[in-house]
Amino acid sequence: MNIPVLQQQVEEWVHWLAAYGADPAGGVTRLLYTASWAEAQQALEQKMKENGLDTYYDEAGNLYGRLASADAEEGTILTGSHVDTVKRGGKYDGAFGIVAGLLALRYLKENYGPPARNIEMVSLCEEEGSRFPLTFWGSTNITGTAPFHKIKQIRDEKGISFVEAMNEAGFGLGRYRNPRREDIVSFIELHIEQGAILERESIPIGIVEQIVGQKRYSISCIGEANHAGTTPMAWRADALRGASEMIVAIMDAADRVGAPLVATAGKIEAEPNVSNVIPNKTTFTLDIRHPQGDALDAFCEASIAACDTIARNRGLRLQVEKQLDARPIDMDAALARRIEAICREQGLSYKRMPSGAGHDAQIMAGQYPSSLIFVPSHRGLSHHPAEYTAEKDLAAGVRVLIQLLYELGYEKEAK
Ligand code: HGY
Ligand code: MN
Ligand code: MN
Repeated sequence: MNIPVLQQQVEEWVHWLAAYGADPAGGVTRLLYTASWAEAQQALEQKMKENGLDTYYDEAGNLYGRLASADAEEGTILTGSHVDTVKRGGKYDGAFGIVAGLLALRYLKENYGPPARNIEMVSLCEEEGSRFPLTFWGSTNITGTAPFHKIKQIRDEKGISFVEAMNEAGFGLGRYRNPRREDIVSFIELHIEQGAILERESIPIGIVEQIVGQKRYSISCIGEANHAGTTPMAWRADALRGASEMIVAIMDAADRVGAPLVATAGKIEAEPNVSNVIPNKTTFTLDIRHPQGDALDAFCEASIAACDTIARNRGLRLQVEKQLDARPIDMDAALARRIEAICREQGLSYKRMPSGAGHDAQIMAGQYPSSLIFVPSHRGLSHHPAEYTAEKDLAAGVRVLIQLLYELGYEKEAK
């Protein structure tokens, strides 16, 4: 394998894909079912075809590239990641796993011909939850665990409904395959670490053993609008003050509990959001993560109880909507051992580690043996325009993916 060529190619293709949704303010914004999302999928489909793969969409908008087995085997080995991004995100989050999958399948086809078992790559339609209050839409459609009941009610910030956006993009209209997959024998996701451990320890490959549990809430405080100048402090039902108190209380509690728990209030909206009116409604999001399910649940319960007490003390109504409850989950031990052996054979140092970030692999792991392989993130930066991974590290990840797919898809007895 010509490593310098591979290095140059993976960097080139990551930049090529980043052009779809390039944000004038910097970074990449490619939100589910938007024009930039559709253009990226169409461009990926074209590239998959140019590189000898059969392509198809499913009803959710997941895009597949297939390397069919020589003897119509049933099972399919699947690799890939998500094509959507956060707002003004980086070039590599999700996109690298898609580009790596395409490079790997092309290399395998060119060097070994049809595999013994089907190998597919997938550009998953959505993982981040950046446009609609719903995450992992691509992978939960594949596993049949998607919150189908929710999509009729949810809207984006412009008031566009999920179903409207999905239909507008051509999906959910019965034109494509049913997204549910029962034929997947293993799922492999190659992804940037989005943390600083691998770079700090100068290790090129992370073998994820477990992905933390993650709960997301949308919390609204409802008070009463009134005049900022004539309303005495004691007479106010100030929704923004209440929300601020709740956020500080939860963050202080997270400091007391300490690592590995993390808590983030990433988004806040106040109404009517003008300087001389006491806010009558404030909505904020809460993202809580922990590797142990019971610790995660206990912290969330205590947080909601604290919000309830503050709301009562301030004469506010509280609305709590749970948007995500992803349980902590282990990656497949046999696949991890196989990746370990590949790293040793290729002379690549590696580190077994947890993932603090959520990934499609955690949804897939609920149904199929799954693995998540990390490459270093420069300064641990991610969900940020300056997100970066060195070419040599990208190529090392692709080399490991190629060998893993070769062993699973070509070797007579996938050990
Ligand atoms: O939020 C996450 O952990 C992932 O990047 N969606
Ligand atoms: Mn992300
Ligand atoms: Mn990601």
